[in-house]
Amino acid sequence: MHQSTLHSRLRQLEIETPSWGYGNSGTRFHVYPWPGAARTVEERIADAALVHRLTGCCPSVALHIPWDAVDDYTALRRLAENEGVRIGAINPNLFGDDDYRLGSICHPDERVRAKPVSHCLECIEIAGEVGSSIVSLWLADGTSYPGQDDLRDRHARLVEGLERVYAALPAGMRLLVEYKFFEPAFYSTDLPDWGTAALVCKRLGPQAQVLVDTGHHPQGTNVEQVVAVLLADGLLGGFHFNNRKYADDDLIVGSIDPFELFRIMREIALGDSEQVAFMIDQSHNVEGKIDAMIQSVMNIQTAYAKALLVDNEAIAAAQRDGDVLGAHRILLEAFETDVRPLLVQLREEGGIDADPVGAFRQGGYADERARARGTASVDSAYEAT
Ligand code: RM4
Ligand code: MN
Ligand code: MN
Repeated sequence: MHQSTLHSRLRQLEIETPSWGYGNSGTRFHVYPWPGAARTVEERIADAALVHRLTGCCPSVALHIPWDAVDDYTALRRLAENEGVRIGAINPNLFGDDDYRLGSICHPDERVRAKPVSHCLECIEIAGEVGSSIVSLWLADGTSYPGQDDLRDRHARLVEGLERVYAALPAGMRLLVEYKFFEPAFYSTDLPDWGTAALVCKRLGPQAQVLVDTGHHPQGTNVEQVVAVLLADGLLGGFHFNNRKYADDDLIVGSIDPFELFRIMREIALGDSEQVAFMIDQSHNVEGKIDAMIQSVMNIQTAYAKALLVDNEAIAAAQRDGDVLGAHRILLEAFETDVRPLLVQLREEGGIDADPVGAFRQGGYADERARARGTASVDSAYEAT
Protein backbone atom coordinates (compact mmCIF):
# COMPACT_ATOMS: atom_id res chain seq x y z
CA MET A 1 0.00 0.00 0.00
CA HIS A 2 1.24 3.45 -0.89
CA GLN A 3 2.50 5.45 2.10
CA SER A 4 -0.03 8.25 1.62
CA THR A 5 -2.96 5.79 1.35
CA LEU A 6 -1.74 4.11 4.51
CA HIS A 7 -1.62 7.43 6.34
CA SER A 8 -5.01 8.57 5.14
CA ARG A 9 -6.68 5.26 6.02
CA LEU A 10 -5.18 5.42 9.50
CA ARG A 11 -6.36 9.00 9.91
CA GLN A 12 -9.88 7.98 8.88
CA LEU A 13 -10.22 5.50 11.73
CA GLU A 14 -12.61 6.97 14.29
CA ILE A 15 -13.44 5.17 17.50
CA GLU A 16 -16.46 5.86 19.69
CA THR A 17 -16.07 5.56 23.45
CA PRO A 18 -18.90 4.58 25.82
CA SER A 19 -20.21 6.87 28.55
CA TRP A 20 -20.53 3.83 30.83
CA GLY A 21 -16.79 3.17 30.60
CA TYR A 22 -16.02 6.35 32.57
CA GLY A 23 -18.06 5.69 35.70
CA ASN A 24 -17.46 3.23 38.51
CA SER A 25 -18.17 -0.36 37.58
CA GLY A 26 -17.28 -3.70 39.01
CA THR A 27 -18.00 -7.36 39.19
CA ARG A 28 -20.96 -8.87 40.99
CA PHE A 29 -18.64 -9.27 43.98
CA HIS A 30 -17.58 -5.70 44.57
CA VAL A 31 -17.17 -2.27 43.03
CA TYR A 32 -13.91 -0.52 43.91
CA PRO A 33 -14.57 3.20 43.63
CA TRP A 34 -12.05 5.04 41.50
CA PRO A 35 -11.00 8.54 42.62
CA GLY A 36 -12.43 11.07 40.24
CA ALA A 37 -14.55 8.59 38.26
CA ALA A 38 -17.34 10.34 36.38
CA ARG A 39 -20.61 10.54 38.33
CA THR A 40 -22.97 12.23 35.88
CA VAL A 41 -23.61 12.19 32.17
CA GLU A 42 -21.97 15.60 31.91
CA GLU A 43 -18.81 14.26 33.56
CA ARG A 44 -18.88 11.17 31.36
CA ILE A 45 -19.08 13.35 28.25
CA ALA A 46 -16.25 15.53 29.59
CA ASP A 47 -14.08 12.43 30.02
CA ALA A 48 -14.90 11.21 26.53
CA ALA A 49 -13.96 14.66 25.23
CA LEU A 50 -10.63 14.46 27.05
CA VAL A 51 -9.96 11.10 25.43
CA HIS A 52 -10.70 12.71 22.07
CA ARG A 53 -8.33 15.61 22.76
CA LEU A 54 -5.54 13.24 23.76
CA THR A 55 -5.99 10.74 20.93
CA GLY A 56 -7.46 12.87 18.16
CA CYS A 57 -9.62 9.99 16.94
CA CYS A 58 -12.57 9.59 19.33
CA PRO A 59 -15.00 12.27 18.20
CA SER A 60 -18.17 10.64 19.56
CA VAL A 61 -19.52 9.15 22.75
CA ALA A 62 -22.19 6.45 23.09
CA LEU A 63 -24.95 6.89 25.64
CA HIS A 64 -26.91 4.29 27.61
CA ILE A 65 -30.50 5.23 28.48
CA PRO A 66 -31.70 5.65 31.24
CA TRP A 67 -28.21 5.77 32.81
CA ASP A 68 -27.52 8.90 30.76
CA ALA A 69 -31.10 10.16 30.60
CA VAL A 70 -31.70 13.92 30.87
CA ASP A 71 -34.74 16.15 30.50
CA ASP A 72 -33.30 18.23 27.70
CA TYR A 73 -31.45 16.35 24.96
CA THR A 74 -30.91 19.42 22.83
CA ALA A 75 -29.00 20.95 25.73
CA LEU A 76 -27.01 17.72 26.15
CA ARG A 77 -26.16 17.75 22.47
CA ARG A 78 -24.92 21.34 22.80
CA LEU A 79 -22.91 20.47 25.88
CA ALA A 80 -21.18 17.66 24.00
CA GLU A 81 -20.49 19.91 21.02
CA ASN A 82 -19.01 22.57 23.30
CA GLU A 83 -16.73 19.91 24.73
CA GLY A 84 -15.67 19.00 21.18
CA VAL A 85 -17.48 15.68 20.74
CA ARG A 86 -20.79 14.52 19.33
CA ILE A 87 -23.25 12.01 20.70
CA GLY A 88 -23.06 8.63 19.01
CA ALA A 89 -25.01 5.41 19.46
CA ILE A 90 -27.99 5.45 21.78
CA ASN A 91 -28.24 2.19 23.74
CA PRO A 92 -31.58 1.29 25.29
CA ASN A 93 -31.42 -0.53 28.59
CA LEU A 94 -33.45 -3.71 28.28
CA PHE A 95 -32.17 -5.42 31.40
CA GLY A 96 -32.40 -3.08 34.36
CA ASP A 97 -36.08 -3.35 35.27
CA ASP A 98 -37.80 -5.59 37.83
CA ASP A 99 -40.38 -6.51 35.20
CA TYR A 100 -37.72 -8.11 33.01
CA ARG A 101 -37.07 -11.21 35.16
CA LEU A 102 -38.39 -13.42 32.35
CA GLY A 103 -37.18 -11.20 29.53
CA SER A 104 -37.95 -7.90 27.87
CA ILE A 105 -38.95 -8.10 24.19
CA CYS A 106 -39.27 -11.91 24.50
CA HIS A 107 -41.15 -11.89 27.81
CA PRO A 108 -44.08 -14.34 27.92
CA ASP A 109 -46.51 -11.60 28.99
CA GLU A 110 -47.40 -9.16 26.26
CA ARG A 111 -48.04 -6.37 28.77
CA VAL A 112 -44.38 -6.57 29.79
CA ARG A 113 -43.27 -6.83 26.15
CA ALA A 114 -44.85 -3.48 25.36
CA LYS A 115 -42.50 -1.72 27.79
CA PRO A 116 -39.11 -2.48 26.15
CA VAL A 117 -40.58 -1.72 22.74
CA SER A 118 -41.73 1.71 23.83
CA HIS A 119 -38.35 2.28 25.52
CA CYS A 120 -36.66 1.54 22.18
CA LEU A 121 -39.02 3.95 20.43
CA GLU A 122 -38.08 6.59 23.01
CA CYS A 123 -34.41 5.88 22.24
CA ILE A 124 -35.05 6.42 18.52
CA GLU A 125 -36.49 9.82 19.40
CA ILE A 126 -33.54 10.63 21.63
CA ALA A 127 -31.17 9.64 18.83
CA GLY A 128 -33.00 12.08 16.54
CA GLU A 129 -32.74 14.86 19.12
CA VAL A 130 -29.03 14.44 19.77
CA GLY A 131 -28.22 14.03 16.07
CA SER A 132 -27.23 10.38 16.22
CA SER A 133 -27.88 7.88 13.46
CA ILE A 134 -27.52 4.70 15.51
CA VAL A 135 -29.66 2.89 18.04
CA SER A 136 -27.78 -0.10 19.32
CA LEU A 137 -29.47 -2.75 21.39
CA TRP A 138 -28.47 -5.73 23.43
CA LEU A 139 -31.06 -7.95 25.06
CA ALA A 140 -30.48 -9.82 28.29
CA ASP A 141 -33.37 -12.09 27.29
CA GLY A 142 -33.15 -15.81 27.66
CA THR A 143 -34.13 -18.70 29.89
CA SER A 144 -32.16 -20.36 32.64
CA TYR A 145 -33.80 -23.80 32.66
CA PRO A 146 -34.88 -26.23 29.95
CA GLY A 147 -38.64 -26.10 29.66
CA GLN A 148 -38.89 -22.64 31.23
CA ASP A 149 -40.40 -21.18 28.06
CA ASP A 150 -41.09 -22.11 24.46
CA LEU A 151 -37.99 -21.37 22.39
CA ARG A 152 -39.83 -20.86 19.11
CA ASP A 153 -42.40 -18.58 20.69
CA ARG A 154 -39.62 -16.52 22.19
CA HIS A 155 -38.02 -16.14 18.78
CA ALA A 156 -41.36 -15.07 17.28
CA ARG A 157 -41.79 -12.49 20.07
CA LEU A 158 -38.28 -11.21 19.39
CA VAL A 159 -38.97 -10.68 15.69
CA GLU A 160 -42.37 -9.13 16.34
CA GLY A 161 -41.00 -6.68 18.91
CA LEU A 162 -38.04 -5.69 16.78
CA GLU A 163 -40.30 -5.22 13.76
CA ARG A 164 -42.20 -2.60 15.72
CA VAL A 165 -38.95 -0.88 16.66
CA TYR A 166 -37.64 -1.08 13.10
CA ALA A 167 -40.83 0.45 11.71
CA ALA A 168 -40.17 3.59 13.76
CA LEU A 169 -36.66 4.18 12.39
CA PRO A 170 -36.41 7.38 10.39
CA ALA A 171 -34.51 7.29 7.10
CA GLY A 172 -30.78 7.28 7.68
CA MET A 173 -30.98 5.77 11.16
CA ARG A 174 -29.71 2.25 11.78
CA LEU A 175 -30.65 -0.35 14.35
CA LEU A 176 -27.64 -2.39 15.47
CA VAL A 177 -28.47 -5.77 16.94
CA GLU A 178 -25.94 -7.19 19.38
CA TYR A 179 -25.71 -10.86 20.34
CA LYS A 180 -24.12 -12.69 23.24
CA PHE A 181 -24.00 -16.41 23.78
CA PHE A 182 -24.88 -16.53 27.46
CA GLU A 183 -25.48 -14.44 30.56
CA PRO A 184 -27.51 -13.37 32.41
CA ALA A 185 -29.59 -16.36 31.29
CA PHE A 186 -27.72 -19.65 31.46
CA TYR A 187 -29.71 -22.14 29.40
CA SER A 188 -30.88 -20.25 26.31
CA THR A 189 -30.23 -16.73 25.10
CA ASP A 190 -32.66 -15.21 22.63
CA LEU A 191 -29.94 -13.54 20.55
CA PRO A 192 -27.08 -15.95 21.19
CA ASP A 193 -24.95 -15.61 18.09
CA TRP A 194 -24.17 -13.69 14.93
CA GLY A 195 -26.23 -16.08 12.81
CA THR A 196 -29.42 -15.43 14.76
CA ALA A 197 -28.70 -11.69 14.77
CA ALA A 198 -28.11 -11.78 11.00
CA LEU A 199 -31.34 -13.72 10.38
CA VAL A 200 -33.29 -11.22 12.41
CA CYS A 201 -31.65 -8.25 10.65
CA LYS A 202 -32.39 -9.75 7.24
CA ARG A 203 -36.03 -10.05 8.20
CA LEU A 204 -36.14 -6.50 9.47
CA GLY A 205 -34.56 -4.80 6.48
CA PRO A 206 -31.50 -2.86 5.36
CA GLN A 207 -31.49 -0.42 8.27
CA ALA A 208 -30.84 -3.29 10.68
CA GLN A 209 -27.32 -4.65 10.99
CA VAL A 210 -25.37 -6.88 13.33
CA LEU A 211 -23.15 -5.53 16.09
CA VAL A 212 -20.15 -7.69 16.96
CA ASP A 213 -19.04 -7.34 20.56
CA THR A 214 -15.65 -9.00 20.46
CA GLY A 215 -16.14 -10.40 23.97
CA HIS A 216 -19.45 -12.12 23.30
CA HIS A 217 -18.34 -15.42 21.78
CA PRO A 218 -17.62 -18.83 23.19
CA GLN A 219 -13.97 -19.71 23.66
CA GLY A 220 -12.22 -20.40 20.38
CA THR A 221 -14.74 -18.72 18.04
CA ASN A 222 -13.13 -17.45 14.86
CA VAL A 223 -14.32 -13.86 15.26
CA GLU A 224 -12.53 -12.57 12.17
CA GLN A 225 -14.42 -15.06 10.04
CA VAL A 226 -17.70 -13.83 11.52
CA VAL A 227 -16.57 -10.30 10.61
CA ALA A 228 -15.58 -11.38 7.10
CA VAL A 229 -18.91 -13.06 6.35
CA LEU A 230 -21.01 -10.23 7.80
CA LEU A 231 -19.00 -7.69 5.80
CA ALA A 232 -19.42 -9.71 2.63
CA ASP A 233 -23.19 -9.66 3.14
CA GLY A 234 -23.40 -5.95 4.06
CA LEU A 235 -24.60 -6.97 7.50
CA LEU A 236 -21.81 -5.67 9.71
CA GLY A 237 -23.08 -2.55 11.45
CA GLY A 238 -20.46 -2.05 14.09
CA PHE A 239 -18.22 -3.31 16.85
CA HIS A 240 -18.09 -3.22 20.57
CA PHE A 241 -14.38 -3.66 21.12
CA ASN A 242 -13.03 -5.17 24.29
CA ASN A 243 -11.15 -8.34 25.14
CA ARG A 244 -12.05 -11.47 27.00
CA LYS A 245 -10.20 -14.31 28.61
CA TYR A 246 -12.95 -16.42 30.18
CA ALA A 247 -16.37 -14.82 29.77
CA ASP A 248 -17.73 -11.36 28.94
CA ASP A 249 -14.77 -9.83 30.77
CA ASP A 250 -14.84 -6.38 29.11
CA LEU A 251 -11.06 -6.05 29.41
CA ILE A 252 -8.97 -3.52 27.48
CA VAL A 253 -9.22 -4.40 23.79
CA GLY A 254 -6.10 -6.18 22.59
CA SER A 255 -4.87 -6.83 26.13
CA ILE A 256 -5.32 -10.60 26.07
CA ASP A 257 -5.04 -11.45 22.40
CA PRO A 258 -3.53 -8.72 20.20
CA PHE A 259 -3.17 -11.22 17.35
CA GLU A 260 -6.93 -11.77 17.29
CA LEU A 261 -7.47 -8.02 17.18
CA PHE A 262 -5.02 -7.81 14.28
CA ARG A 263 -6.87 -10.60 12.43
CA ILE A 264 -10.17 -8.78 12.93
CA MET A 265 -8.70 -5.48 11.73
CA ARG A 266 -7.24 -7.28 8.72
CA GLU A 267 -10.81 -8.10 7.61
CA ILE A 268 -11.71 -4.45 8.14
CA ALA A 269 -8.69 -3.35 6.13
CA LEU A 270 -9.78 -5.65 3.29
CA GLY A 271 -13.49 -5.02 3.23
CA ASP A 272 -15.80 -2.18 2.48
CA SER A 273 -16.15 -0.89 6.01
CA GLU A 274 -17.35 2.68 5.56
CA GLN A 275 -20.61 1.97 7.37
CA VAL A 276 -19.01 0.12 10.26
CA ALA A 277 -19.20 1.91 13.63
CA PHE A 278 -16.10 1.26 15.71
CA MET A 279 -17.15 1.47 19.31
CA ILE A 280 -15.55 0.40 22.56
CA ASP A 281 -17.60 -1.41 25.21
CA GLN A 282 -15.50 -1.89 28.30
CA SER A 283 -15.92 -1.66 32.03
CA HIS A 284 -12.80 -0.95 34.02
CA ASN A 285 -13.00 -2.62 37.37
CA VAL A 286 -9.50 -2.48 38.85
CA GLU A 287 -7.84 0.07 36.57
CA GLY A 288 -8.27 3.77 35.92
CA LYS A 289 -10.97 4.51 33.41
CA ILE A 290 -9.58 7.23 31.18
CA ASP A 291 -6.08 5.87 30.62
CA ALA A 292 -7.58 2.40 30.05
CA MET A 293 -9.79 3.90 27.36
CA ILE A 294 -6.85 5.67 25.72
CA GLN A 295 -4.78 2.48 25.80
CA SER A 296 -7.70 0.67 24.13
CA VAL A 297 -7.84 3.25 21.37
CA MET A 298 -4.08 2.93 20.83
CA ASN A 299 -4.34 -0.86 20.67
CA ILE A 300 -6.98 -0.64 17.95
CA GLN A 301 -4.86 1.84 15.99
CA THR A 302 -1.82 -0.42 16.32
CA ALA A 303 -3.73 -3.47 15.12
CA TYR A 304 -5.21 -1.53 12.22
CA ALA A 305 -1.85 -0.10 11.16
CA LYS A 306 -0.38 -3.60 11.09
CA ALA A 307 -3.41 -4.92 9.22
CA LEU A 308 -2.97 -2.26 6.56
CA LEU A 309 0.63 -3.37 6.06
CA VAL A 310 -0.26 -6.85 4.83
CA ASP A 311 1.10 -7.25 1.29
CA ASN A 312 -2.19 -8.03 -0.43
CA GLU A 313 -0.73 -8.95 -3.80
CA ALA A 314 1.87 -11.26 -2.33
CA ILE A 315 -0.61 -13.00 -0.06
CA ALA A 316 -3.10 -13.46 -2.92
CA ALA A 317 -0.36 -15.04 -5.03
CA ALA A 318 0.70 -17.37 -2.22
CA GLN A 319 -2.94 -18.33 -1.66
CA ARG A 320 -3.39 -19.10 -5.37
CA ASP A 321 -0.24 -21.19 -5.35
CA GLY A 322 -1.42 -23.14 -2.34
CA ASP A 323 1.65 -21.98 -0.43
CA VAL A 324 0.17 -22.38 3.00
CA LEU A 325 3.19 -21.38 5.05
CA GLY A 326 4.19 -18.67 2.60
CA ALA A 327 0.79 -17.00 2.90
CA HIS A 328 0.85 -17.34 6.67
CA ARG A 329 4.31 -15.75 6.84
CA ILE A 330 3.12 -12.76 4.82
CA LEU A 331 0.44 -12.19 7.44
CA LEU A 332 2.95 -12.60 10.28
CA GLU A 333 5.36 -10.20 8.61
CA ALA A 334 2.76 -7.44 8.96
CA PHE A 335 1.81 -8.45 12.49
CA GLU A 336 5.43 -8.39 13.59
CA THR A 337 6.17 -4.98 12.09
CA ASP A 338 6.86 -2.27 14.65
CA VAL A 339 4.28 0.37 13.74
CA ARG A 340 5.05 2.63 16.70
CA PRO A 341 7.19 5.10 14.70
CA LEU A 342 4.43 5.36 12.07
CA LEU A 343 1.75 6.08 14.69
CA VAL A 344 3.98 8.57 16.50
CA GLN A 345 4.56 10.38 13.22
CA LEU A 346 0.84 10.52 12.48
CA ARG A 347 0.06 11.77 15.98
CA GLU A 348 2.71 14.45 15.81
CA GLU A 349 1.43 15.60 12.42
CA GLY A 350 -2.01 15.93 14.00
CA GLY A 351 -0.70 17.82 17.03
CA ILE A 352 -1.24 14.82 19.31
CA ASP A 353 1.28 13.69 21.94
CA ALA A 354 3.36 10.72 20.80
CA ASP A 355 2.16 8.79 23.86
CA PRO A 356 -1.45 9.72 24.68
CA VAL A 357 -1.53 7.52 27.82
CA GLY A 358 1.65 9.21 29.05
CA ALA A 359 0.14 12.60 28.26
CA PHE A 360 -2.89 11.72 30.38
CA ARG A 361 -0.77 10.41 33.24
CA GLN A 362 1.52 13.40 33.28
CA GLY A 363 -1.12 16.00 32.52
CA GLY A 364 -2.59 16.23 36.03
CA TYR A 365 -6.03 15.26 34.73
CA ALA A 366 -6.48 12.40 37.20
CA ASP A 367 -5.64 14.56 40.24
CA GLU A 368 -7.81 17.36 38.97
CA ARG A 369 -10.75 14.96 38.65
CA ALA A 370 -10.12 13.31 42.01
CA ARG A 371 -10.11 16.75 43.67
CA ALA A 372 -13.21 17.99 41.91
CA ARG A 373 -15.26 14.79 42.03
CA GLY A 374 -13.95 12.92 45.06
CA THR A 375 -14.25 9.18 45.51
CA ALA A 376 -17.85 8.10 45.37
CA SER A 377 -18.37 5.04 47.51
CA VAL A 378 -20.49 2.34 45.96
CA ASP A 379 -22.01 -0.04 48.46
CA SER A 380 -22.54 -2.98 46.19
CA ALA A 381 -22.12 -4.06 42.62
CA TYR A 382 -25.88 -3.89 42.25
CA GLU A 383 -25.93 -0.23 43.09
CA ALA A 384 -23.35 0.52 40.41
CA THR A 385 -25.56 -0.48 37.54
C1 RM4 B 1 -23.68 -6.20 27.72
C2 RM4 B 1 -23.45 -5.76 26.29
C3 RM4 B 1 -23.99 -4.40 26.01
C4 RM4 B 1 -23.83 -3.42 27.11
C5 RM4 B 1 -24.18 -4.02 28.45
C6 RM4 B 1 -23.95 -3.05 29.59
O1 RM4 B 1 -22.94 -7.31 28.04
O2 RM4 B 1 -22.10 -5.84 25.96
O3 RM4 B 1 -23.43 -3.85 24.86
O4 RM4 B 1 -24.73 -2.41 26.83
O5 RM4 B 1 -23.44 -5.20 28.65
MN1 MN C 1 -21.48 -4.76 24.11
MN1 MN D 1 -20.87 -7.35 27.02
